[in-house]
Amino acid sequence: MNEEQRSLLLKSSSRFPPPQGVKLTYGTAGFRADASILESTVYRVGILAALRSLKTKSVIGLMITASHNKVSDNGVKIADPSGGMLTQNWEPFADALANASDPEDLVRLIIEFVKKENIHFEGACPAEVLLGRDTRPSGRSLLEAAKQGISSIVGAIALDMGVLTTPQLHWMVRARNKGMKASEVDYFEQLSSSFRCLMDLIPEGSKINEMDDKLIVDGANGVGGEKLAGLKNMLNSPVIDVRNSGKEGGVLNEGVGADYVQKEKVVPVGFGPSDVGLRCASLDGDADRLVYFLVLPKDNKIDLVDGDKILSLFALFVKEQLAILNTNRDEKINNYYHARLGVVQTAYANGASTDYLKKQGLEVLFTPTGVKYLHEKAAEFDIGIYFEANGHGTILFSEEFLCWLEARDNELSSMSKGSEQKKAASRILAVSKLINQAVGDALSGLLLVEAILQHMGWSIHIWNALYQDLPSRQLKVKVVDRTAIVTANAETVVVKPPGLQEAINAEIAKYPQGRSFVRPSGTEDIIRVYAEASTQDAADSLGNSVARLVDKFLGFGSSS
Ligand code: 16G
Ligand code: MG
Repeated sequence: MNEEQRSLLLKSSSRFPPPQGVKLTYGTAGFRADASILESTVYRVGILAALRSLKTKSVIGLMITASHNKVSDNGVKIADPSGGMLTQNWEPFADALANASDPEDLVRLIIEFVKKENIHFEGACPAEVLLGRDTRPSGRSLLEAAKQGISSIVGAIALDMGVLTTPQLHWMVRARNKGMKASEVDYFEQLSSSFRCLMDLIPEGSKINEMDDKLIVDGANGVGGEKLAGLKNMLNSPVIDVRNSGKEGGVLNEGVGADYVQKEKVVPVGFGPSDVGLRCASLDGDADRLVYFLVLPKDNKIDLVDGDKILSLFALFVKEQLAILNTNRDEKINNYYHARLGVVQTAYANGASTDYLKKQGLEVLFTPTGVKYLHEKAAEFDIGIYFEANGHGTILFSEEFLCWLEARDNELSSMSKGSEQKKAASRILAVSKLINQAVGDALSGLLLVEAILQHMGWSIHIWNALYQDLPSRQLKVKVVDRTAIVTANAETVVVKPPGLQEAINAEIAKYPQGRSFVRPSGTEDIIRVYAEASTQDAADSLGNSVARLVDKFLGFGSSS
């Protein structure tokens, strides 16, 4: 590192002293904390993003958001060149940078890391970082801090893309690195045109009735509602009524949003008895999660149509289209490609959904909680569909398959225009453009759900009835040290402390269709307990027993 670079870093970092007595970690979704203590962290992540850009010789993204958390929180995370999450290898460096005690310490860490990673400051290709933020009031000043971090690496360029959903920023990073147009207008253009393409290919006679054409969306008083309001103007249908768009004075994520709806299983603010039976959906604060729901007639309760059901709908549709595409196959000529289709879930997926998917003949795999794990696994397939029950998920297509599909689509256009096979090829291609392959995206996911429901001629009721969720219960337990729990097999088995899994097994054995697991949260200082069983009472009782076991092994009473 030359003297100019060193003094630039020392000077700028002295303006961003780290908060005292706080240890920050780059968790499942980047750094997250009360916004008032985050300036130094965001500044340092700016440096990290610029270094990552130098290392990969690609455009990197930096997003300022705390998703579904309260409005006074904020956070920061990095999008890698593919548009996916920051590579896990760099997370320890992110932690070290964020917690460096003073400018000298920070510069020392950077020198060491740059050497280890063989990063060249004076390379021909300057660093470039795209910046985005959600609607949180603290976002503006934190974005300034990020810019300062980026510009403390000589020659690095920061491009402020403005207020965006998290998936929009990831999409832009991916598009830029593929040499494609990557503005917000391009994003809307791609979503709306591929959606229209799917709508044009809807089979005759599967139109659903007018009442079912209306969709009501809870925007969580965040950025998603605002963006959806713009996007819907580019579509002829369905009729979308956006509520909690943030313009009506509601507070971000307060009694609204996908996380609230999914966890509490009650209607969000702004919904009520007049919406009973209508198709409703909810986005989270940065619009990377999507759930649907039906308002029930009593007590503000809802019937939740969660990420597992969205996954099932997508998987059914893709499987059906692949089957059509592969009819009359002749393996000797180039009209057949054995596309491997796989679905990826976590232990939170309702057992009924996994059963259903397997019965459809689908290959189902499990990973630990957190988008980065699911995404990585899904990328092993030609078509990998992943979803967390909380509504985060997407579909990934391999380059090889898409390349074949485009060629096949062209071939079919000239040979058998209007054939079912040609339509299936065009539909799958349209899905690959509509769905955000960088990361789960509530807006593109919503349009795909809408297109598939229209295609099938299904109301939300029919979709919801694909299978019936097993009753479940989620609980939190405060413990002395949550890292004392170590899990294996995609978090389904506790390996430490010894004896806990055996005790949990003994409880599970008491309940028909019982299943339960525990894991340390990646975002809160607690242990999460999940239980499911054949009745709600049984699920509650199993959950409570397992929570008591966790408390017995690790709770505050356990150490005395
Ligand atoms: C984060 C993750 C989400 C996961 C959740 C689990 C991303 C972008 N988000 O929100 O995938 O479900 O954490 O939280 O990876 P928990 O560890 O507190 O249960
Ligand atoms: Mg989110």
